[in-house]
Amino acid sequence: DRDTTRTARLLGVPLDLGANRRGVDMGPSAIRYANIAAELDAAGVGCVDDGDLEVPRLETSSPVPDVDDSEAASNAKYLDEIGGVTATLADAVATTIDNGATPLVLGGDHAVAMGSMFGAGRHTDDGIGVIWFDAHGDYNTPATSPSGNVHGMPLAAAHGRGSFADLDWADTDAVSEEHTVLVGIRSLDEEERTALRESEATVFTMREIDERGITAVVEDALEIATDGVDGIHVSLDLDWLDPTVVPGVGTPVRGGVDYREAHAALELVAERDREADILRSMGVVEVNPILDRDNQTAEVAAELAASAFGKRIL
Ligand code: B3U
Ligand code: MN
Ligand code: MN
Repeated sequence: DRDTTRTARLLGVPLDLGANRRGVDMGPSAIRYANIAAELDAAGVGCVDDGDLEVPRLETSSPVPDVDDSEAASNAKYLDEIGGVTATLADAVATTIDNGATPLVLGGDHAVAMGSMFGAGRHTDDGIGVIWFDAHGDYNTPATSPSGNVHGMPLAAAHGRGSFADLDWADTDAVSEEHTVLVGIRSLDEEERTALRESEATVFTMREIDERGITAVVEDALEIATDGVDGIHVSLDLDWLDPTVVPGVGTPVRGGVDYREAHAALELVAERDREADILRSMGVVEVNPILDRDNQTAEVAAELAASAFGKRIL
């Protein structure tokens, strides 16, 4: 019963260069196999599948940049390759939005969110807001990251932190820092924590969810993220949920939201979208079929995307 003019366009980005475990490159296939098209149909939106973006394979890539362009010398692994994917994805996402549809990007590791956000923020006056559902802050920079994995950095990149400010593919105007809200956070590295505290972003940790409940927290998140910008990007890292619900993620952290809290949250996104047309794009990332059991995590990913696009029980 949603506005029938909305079309979701699926775009798979089988990137695993940003993660520490192999297997997230199979995420897009697993989510499609979990019937995301039928789920979106049940949400009352049209669904077009644009297939997968071509992405460099780990076997034929080099974790360190060429010596001559290593000015941004860092321990951020595969940053050159990931930058290339980011630029291509940003173009695809921007074009999809220009054509009046809503991109639903299937990861892939969370580094793909850079391309989604840069694309979604293009051609906006004030940039976009972001709601980041994740166990992690993803606020490291190449200089602070203890792992060197770029999937722990995309939000810092969007805010132009550290050496990201110097990279030509990093669009630091796409996302408004003060309209960035992280929800469900429970694992931060030391320097990442300091950077987040000093940022203009709002962080709702699991503690706030425990104290106030998921609906109150997400209502606030929507209020902050949407107020005065041209819509939002919703980024759903499956490790946001408790590992008992989603075994197929590379960096599980105990104490996440449960199945029903997750649906309640994304249903609130849809509700706000029905009222005010806020959803510019969405990403579903970090599904790792190798670590999953019976494609459970991919199924949850498909269902949650449908909730965000307006699927209702009654
Ligand atoms: N903060 C750690 C761990 C991590 C972040 N995101 C994921 N894992 N998926 C890091 O490597 O930056
Ligand atoms: Mn993440
Ligand atoms: Mn995470």
